[in-house]
Amino acid sequence: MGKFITLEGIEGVGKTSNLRYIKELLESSGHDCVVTREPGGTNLGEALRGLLLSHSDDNMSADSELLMMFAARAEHLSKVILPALENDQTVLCDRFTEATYAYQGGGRLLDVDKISELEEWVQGELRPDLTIILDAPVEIGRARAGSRSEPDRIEKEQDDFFQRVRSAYIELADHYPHRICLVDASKEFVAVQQQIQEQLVEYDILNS
Ligand code: Z5A
Repeated sequence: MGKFITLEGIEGVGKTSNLRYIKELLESSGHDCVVTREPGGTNLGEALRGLLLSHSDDNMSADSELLMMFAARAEHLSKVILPALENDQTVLCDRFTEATYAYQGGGRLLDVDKISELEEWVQGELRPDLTIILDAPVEIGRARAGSRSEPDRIEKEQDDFFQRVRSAYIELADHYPHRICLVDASKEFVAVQQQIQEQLVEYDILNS
């Protein structure tokens, strides 16, 4: 089985930028990488992403949002993630189930037991080998993301929502230190990349 690595954090912390760096790093040490994202990664998943992020249903219920995240994930696992892992490829995924705990659990205040039941149902035993949470204060993430296009349905939530999301991520890292680490993403690019490289070594993804 290949390695399954996910990247997490609030908006604007640098997931997309650092995913490119991780891919280059792993490929230069011989990994065959598949880069993907959630929600998305398949035709159905990308269609669900469009629905989840558009403003056409600003009153979507939190339960509907949760179920759509897992519907997209079920498709993603069966069509992309599991086949790649079984083919000994390294899967680099921009967000996965930890985002559901953080956004739907922390942000929307949904019952965490509902999320773990769905996690069990959709994933069985599968968990990422390593989840890197890029952590930075909400103001920094928002300022970095702010220079881009119009905010999507979730991005337009208020700061207290994103504070809860950030706290939920920090709690996840505290609970599962064997597979989740925090990186201080408030630092400049080079310092963030240095920490990421150290964690990839620490968690035995890269040789030292
Ligand atoms: N969501 C959910 O609710 N539940 C779930 O289960 C899942 C997802 C899976 C889509 O995610 C939404 O789905 C997301 C959570 C929800 N909504 N929100 N918020 P997404 O990952 O596609 O969207 P995003 O979080 O909004 O990603 P993003 O805004 O594209 O952020 P990013 O990828 O982390 O940042 P970036 O594009 O790499 O960097 C942003 C800018 O900052 C860019 O100009 C960089 O050059 C700059 N940057 C990055 N790092 C640095 C440093 N270190 N110094 C200076 N400047 C930097």
